[in-house]
Amino acid sequence: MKRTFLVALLMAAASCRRGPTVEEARQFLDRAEADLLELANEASRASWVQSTYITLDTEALAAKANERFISAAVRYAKEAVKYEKLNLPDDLKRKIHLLKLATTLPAPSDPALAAEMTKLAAGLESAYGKGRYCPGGDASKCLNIDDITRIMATSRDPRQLYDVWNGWHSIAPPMKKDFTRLVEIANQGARELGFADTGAMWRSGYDMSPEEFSREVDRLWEQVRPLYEQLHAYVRWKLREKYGPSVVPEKGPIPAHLLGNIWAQQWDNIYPLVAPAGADPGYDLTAILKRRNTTPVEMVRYGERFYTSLSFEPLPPTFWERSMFTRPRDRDVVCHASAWDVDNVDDLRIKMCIEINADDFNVIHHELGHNFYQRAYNKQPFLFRAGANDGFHEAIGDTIALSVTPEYLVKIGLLDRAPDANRDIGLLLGRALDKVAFLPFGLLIDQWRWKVFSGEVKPDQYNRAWWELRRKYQGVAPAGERGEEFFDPGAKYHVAASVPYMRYFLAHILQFQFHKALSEAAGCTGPIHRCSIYGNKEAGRRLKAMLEMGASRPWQEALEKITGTRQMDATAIRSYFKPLEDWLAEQNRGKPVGW
Ligand code: X8Z
Ligand code: ZN
Repeated sequence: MKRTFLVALLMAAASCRRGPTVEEARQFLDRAEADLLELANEASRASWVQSTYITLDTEALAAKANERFISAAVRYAKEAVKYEKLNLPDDLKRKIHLLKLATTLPAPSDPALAAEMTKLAAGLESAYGKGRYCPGGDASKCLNIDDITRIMATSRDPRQLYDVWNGWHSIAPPMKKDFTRLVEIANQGARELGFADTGAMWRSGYDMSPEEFSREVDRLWEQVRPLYEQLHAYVRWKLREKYGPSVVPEKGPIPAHLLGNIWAQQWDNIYPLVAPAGADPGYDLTAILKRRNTTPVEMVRYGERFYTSLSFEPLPPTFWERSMFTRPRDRDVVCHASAWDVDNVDDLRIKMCIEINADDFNVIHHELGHNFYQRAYNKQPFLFRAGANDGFHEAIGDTIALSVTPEYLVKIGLLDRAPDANRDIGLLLGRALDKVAFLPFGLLIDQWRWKVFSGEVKPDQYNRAWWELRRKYQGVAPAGERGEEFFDPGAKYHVAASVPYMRYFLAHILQFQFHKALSEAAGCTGPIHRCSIYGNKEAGRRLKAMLEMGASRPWQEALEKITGTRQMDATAIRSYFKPLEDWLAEQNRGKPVGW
């Protein structure tokens, strides 16, 4: 009798202490995913309205909806900890990990701080969207980012370029206080989730430790640095010829306002200033599109047809009804291009202020890459509806745009005849001014932000640290003093809007790996920069198989599926540009390289 009682007591105690089961973990994750899907869709709808119609109210509504999503995600991520010690199947383990990374900015559990954080984030994005420079303070002459972009691309007057450069950077100092506070709150949220800081959290999304990931990007940069230095030296010398020795130094960094882009991130707009004599490919896509009076919607149709040629389904009718293709004339919007999947199934949209030129032709292919990826993985569970890693998401549309070759333009009737192969140095130089010039920029934005999040760079060193990195990696410098009264990082969309940036660096490495693998699958034997996968079903099948995986498996598996290797590797971009690199080294002989 006594013994039975004791056994019963022991059993009861054991069942009280019984840990959760695998089945309970699965049920918990199912519930979390269903709930988060609904909250994410509400937040996404509110953000869409905020971005396409900036007012105090849309901003507040978006902040509120985001707060609900972020707070729920963080709550679930914390609750998930109790299942971590179980021997879970791979997919559940992966979901618990992804749950912690479901938000870019993690909110602390204190509801007041969560609300403050999402308000700051929404306010900063709106401030960027409303950014304008009114020369001489004249309200009738204000320039928005489209005007600024156009002037930086086409003006060759260094005084005007410098003035506009300065003007755009004046939108940022008012953001500094809110940005600083946002960093503080997000860091608290990240620590509550067990990360050292928000930067460490961002570096945790790559199926390796944050430290390994930092080493990985350093390794990739070292792989491409020699190519960048050759391009930099050649461009500096050409700009010195154009603007004179009092404007461009012989050996030092290039002034940031002369590279055809307000952030000096892609340099293709100064192609005419650096074009090789006798090797210019002799056609200009911007001029062709303009001459034909191409409309913004027609530009998007060109993009869509590329994807359908690979046997992707056409975009849904709602895409054409709901997207924003041009800047509305009567209200403020966030013009920075983006792609959306508002219901996480097939409410696909892009938001862009399309200009008729080659740059935006590329950006359209880029954005549609996001949309076709989103739809390809829409049968995955919610937490796996994402790129293999975020670099993959950014690389897909760019991979397609690498197939926009002269032969492709002939095929679709935009060009009469493809230029001779002996013009290829011009073609490659044009591409390098876009893709190679971007590499150090892609790398440094988050080198800066990681230091900011970790506290290594304090608010009174923000601008100095920014320009140190710009100089170190890009070999670019501001034309005037930029003290701490400026907040130059805030003049870049992704800093103001809290979008991580290392993804673009990775994408610029990955897209060349993808392009090479898909071109081989398509049976292209010619020089790789002349390969186009347009219309090739086998390449389409391979691409789609990878896209459908979403984030369900480590990215190394997705990469292997398409390229046969498990490593990100800059050999592909180096060999793509090898003929150009040899040519640049020849041009640069006897001239200074480096800064
Ligand atoms: O932001 C973008 C895309 C939207 S995801 C237009 N890009 C980066 C930028 O503009 O800074 C594409 C290239 C880099
Ligand atoms: Zn993108």
